[in-house]
Amino acid sequence: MTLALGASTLGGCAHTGNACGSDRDCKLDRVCEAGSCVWPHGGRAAGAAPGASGAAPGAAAGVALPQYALETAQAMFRLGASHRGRSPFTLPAGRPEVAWSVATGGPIVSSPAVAADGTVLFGSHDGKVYAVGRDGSAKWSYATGDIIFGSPAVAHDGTIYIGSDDDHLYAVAPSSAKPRWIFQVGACPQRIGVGPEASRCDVDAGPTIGPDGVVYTGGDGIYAINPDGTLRWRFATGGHVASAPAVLGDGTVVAGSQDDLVYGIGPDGTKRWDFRTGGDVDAAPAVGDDGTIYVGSDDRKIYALAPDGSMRWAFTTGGDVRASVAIGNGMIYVGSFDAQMYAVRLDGTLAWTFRSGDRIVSSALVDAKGAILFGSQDDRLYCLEPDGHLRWSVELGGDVDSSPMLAADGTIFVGSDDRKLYALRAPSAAPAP
Ligand SMILES: [Ca+2]
Ligand SMILES: [Ca+2]
Ligand SMILES: [Ca+2]
Repeated sequence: MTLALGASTLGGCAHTGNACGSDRDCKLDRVCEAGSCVWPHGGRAAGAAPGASGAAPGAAAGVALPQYALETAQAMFRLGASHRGRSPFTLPAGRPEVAWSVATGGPIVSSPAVAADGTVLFGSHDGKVYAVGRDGSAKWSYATGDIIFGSPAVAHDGTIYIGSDDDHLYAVAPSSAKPRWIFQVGACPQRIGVGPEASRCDVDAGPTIGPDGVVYTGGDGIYAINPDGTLRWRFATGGHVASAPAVLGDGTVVAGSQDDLVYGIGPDGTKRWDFRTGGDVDAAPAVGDDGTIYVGSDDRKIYALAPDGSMRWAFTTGGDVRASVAIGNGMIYVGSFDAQMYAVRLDGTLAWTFRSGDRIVSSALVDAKGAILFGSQDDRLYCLEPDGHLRWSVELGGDVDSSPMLAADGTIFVGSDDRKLYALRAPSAAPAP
C-alpha cells in the first residue's frame, strides 16, 4: 500500500457541485457560487507536481518551546490521542494583536501544530503543508496532490504526518521536507476533485498518533498505519470517515463516520461496538478522564458514551455539531452550526451558552486556567472566561474554521478562509529572544 504519488493522479478541476442558495447549503467548506457548491478559488494544486519547494532553512534562531504535555508525540490535533483540547499554557488576558501572518494559496481549515522546536506546521487548501518559524519565517513547504483539510501530527522523532484529499497520508521528514513514505488510503478510482467518489477516500481525519506510535486516520474506513508506513489494519465503514480517531486508555480506537455510526475498534482492528446517531458523524470524538467518549453529530446532538459504547446522555443543540468537544474544568465545550458555544457539565446539563455571529466549525481550546478559545464563521476568534463571558475577540479576514493552537509564550496560531495563518500575541508579550 506504500507507493509514490505519480503525476497521473493529478487530475483536472471538475466543479460538479450540488445546487445551493448560500454557502450554508454546501458540505465541508465548499462555497456557493452561481447556484453550485464549489471549492473556493485557489483551493487546488492543479498542474503542480507534488514535492518540496522553498526548502531554505528558516533564518530564525531555533529557540525551543517547552513540549506539549503529550505522552505519545510532539504535537497533534486536539493536543493528544484523547482529543481533550486542553492546553497546559495560558491565554492572553488582554486582546492580542496580529504579530505576523503567512499567506498561502487557499483557505486554511487545518489546525496548526507546534513542534517541540517551535516550528509551526499547517496545511492549506492549496494542497501544501507549510513549516514556518516562530517569527513567521518560511522554512519549507511540501505539495500534495489535492486540498488539505487535516491537521499535521508530529511524532517523537520529528516526522510530520499529514493527510490530503489526494487520498494519501504523508510522512514528511522535517529536515529535508521530503516524504519518508506515502500511504494510499483506499482504492477509490477517482482520487482528486469533488463529488462523493472523489471524496470517499480523502484523508481529512487527523491523523492521530497512538501511545505506541501507530498512526490512526480515516478515509473509506478507519486505518491503523505502522510508523514505517505499512498497514497495521483497516476497518471498513459504511461511509466516509472525515475526522480524527481518538484512542482510549485500553487502546480502543473510536471514530465517527458518515454512515451515522460511532465505532469502537479494538487494538487488533476488530469491532468492539458501534453506536448509531441520527446523522453524519464528522466531528472527532474526545475522551474524558473517566473514559467517557464525547462526540457530536449532524443530528444536532452531542453524545456522551460509556467506554463500552452505551449512551450516558445526549444534549441537543440548534445545529450540526462538526466541532470536537474540548474537556476541562469539569465541563465540556463545543460549538454548533447554530452559532453558539455550549458549556455542558459532565452530567449532561447545560452550564451556559455564548452566541457568536455565525456557524462554529472550529474546535475549542481550554487553557490552563479554564479560559476558552475558538473561531467562528463570523470571521472572529473568541476568548471566553470560564463562566462564559467574553474576554476578547479579534476579527480576521474570513471564516475561522481552524482550531486555534496556543504556544508556551501565549502566542496563538490559527488559520482562516482568507488564506492566512495568523500568529496573535498580547501587545505586552514580547517574543522570547
Ligand atoms: Ca480524494
Ligand atoms: Ca449519513
Ligand atoms: Ca464568514
